[in-house]
Amino acid sequence: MDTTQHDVIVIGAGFAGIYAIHKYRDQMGLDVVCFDAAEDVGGTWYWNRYPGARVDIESVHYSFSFDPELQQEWHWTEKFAAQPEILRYLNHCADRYDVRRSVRFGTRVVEVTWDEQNDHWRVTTDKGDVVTARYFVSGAGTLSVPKTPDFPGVEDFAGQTLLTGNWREDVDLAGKRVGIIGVGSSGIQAISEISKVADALYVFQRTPNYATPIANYPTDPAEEAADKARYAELREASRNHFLGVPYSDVQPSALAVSAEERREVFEDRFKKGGFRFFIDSFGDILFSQEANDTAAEYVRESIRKRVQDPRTADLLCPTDYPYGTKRPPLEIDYYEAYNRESTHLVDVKANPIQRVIPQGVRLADGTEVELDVLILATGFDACTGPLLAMNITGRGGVRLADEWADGPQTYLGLTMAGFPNLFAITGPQSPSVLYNMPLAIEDHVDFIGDSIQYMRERGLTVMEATAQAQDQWVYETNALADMTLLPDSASTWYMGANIPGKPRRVLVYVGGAPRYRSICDNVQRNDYRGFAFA
Ligand code: N01
Repeated sequence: MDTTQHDVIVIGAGFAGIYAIHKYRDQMGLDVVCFDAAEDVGGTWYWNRYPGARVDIESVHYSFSFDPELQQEWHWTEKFAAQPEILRYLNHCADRYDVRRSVRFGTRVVEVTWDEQNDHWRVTTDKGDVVTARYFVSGAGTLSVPKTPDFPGVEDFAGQTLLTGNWREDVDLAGKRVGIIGVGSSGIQAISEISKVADALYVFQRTPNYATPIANYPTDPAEEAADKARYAELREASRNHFLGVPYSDVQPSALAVSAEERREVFEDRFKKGGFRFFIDSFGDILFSQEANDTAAEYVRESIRKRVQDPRTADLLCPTDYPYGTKRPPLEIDYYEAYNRESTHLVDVKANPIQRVIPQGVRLADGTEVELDVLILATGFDACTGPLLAMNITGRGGVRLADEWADGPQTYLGLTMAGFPNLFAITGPQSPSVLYNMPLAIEDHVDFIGDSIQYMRERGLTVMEATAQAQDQWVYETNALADMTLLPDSASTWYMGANIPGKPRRVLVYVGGAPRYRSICDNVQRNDYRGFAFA
């Protein structure tokens, strides 16, 4: 049992934890300890080893920018790396910065409490460790608590049950009868791969999704050399882009151009792949229903062209929520999977899953689908889930879970009034998933490092968001979301709407990374406006 005292406790050894350990320990000389429930580094990329798992932002951009030598040395084999390669990259980084010696793996934090007498955080783990530190930095991620829906009977299933968000081993699905529930990004990636090997694949779809081509290809050496020659410029452009990618072709409005011009733009962005269609076509897609309809119809047309059976194509076409209000999945041959005779689309909106039975799944109309393997690709308790799972208690015995009963309350999506010296890297109400994650993480790790440095230089020990600054931030975050199509559309996890009973509040700052960064810069330039120190 560990009872040591440290300067900083970091949670999670994914992108966030790796950079945080390196920065605070090696660059700032602080005593850092990190906890991770996993047996090794990787975070998201450790837990999500389902077939087809792949990044949705180009790897040259979705990678650390803080070490120019690393980005020159590392070679990505594909434009959008698959999970094993990203995990290799993170292992390489862990070796390079020797982070593992500061991490207690296989250890889950069960309680986090502010000790008002000593102005420090006390962290208890499932191994019985009780460690303390002045600063608590969560790098626990945004999509790390899988949602496990309570289908009655799930524990009685006689076959194998797998969860995409907690999939750690190679599983051979060849020749098996496989069922998968969920067609979000995880389900769609998995379906494309599993349909190639399974004897039969049953896709239980409640709400169809707008998936668009990722357009992945093996790294082109000339392109790689060109990117590496101007990496600094690319990173600068990324940091000045809404989503943290160096795209620059977005046009103001889908409604300001003729139907032919609009189609040309859509075709071009579709061909370029990735999030080009979503974020680099027209700037009003998330703001105007009419503009959105043009993009949505374009995606539906592409689905109808690719899926041979018209009834299946119809079922795969979303019609009752705007494009982009759920995070748009990127796909490789997803729709073609339904042209295989062995792939069966089951509409569980019309005919819901009644229960899981030992031999498979029973639907409301009594149909029984026999399965060897049942895969839950049912999503995550996003953004707030990872923090709430740690059972955090702040000043005056106030529990974070109670503070957030009606939705998250944060300042900058990074700190909370009543929870001094606690920082949430890519926390709720920060750009997080709407910003290129490694860059979002670096910005936050740097902000926290600067804050600690500011305090040390002035002999300060406690930093805390004021309630007023927090109220303003919550107001601004909600007001910005209200300008978009997000609040009254799909059951999107961006709004917490995928978890029964979770308050419907926007969980992401939708003002864009550049605006967010300039607000954070201003806070720092103005002596950490909105924070109180002691
Ligand atoms: O989860 P999701 P995900 N009965 O919440 C269905 C990131 N990511 O893991 O829409 C039946 O999107 C649910 O149906 P409905 C990315 O940010 C990135 O796929 O609620 N169905 C939906 O179809 C992504 O957005 C990549 O009707 C049920 C699905 O399960 C985020 O992670 C890859 C159900 C859940 O979709 C989450 O994606 C993977 C029920 N009771 C993930 N409950 C990259 O490409 C849920 N569903 C980098």
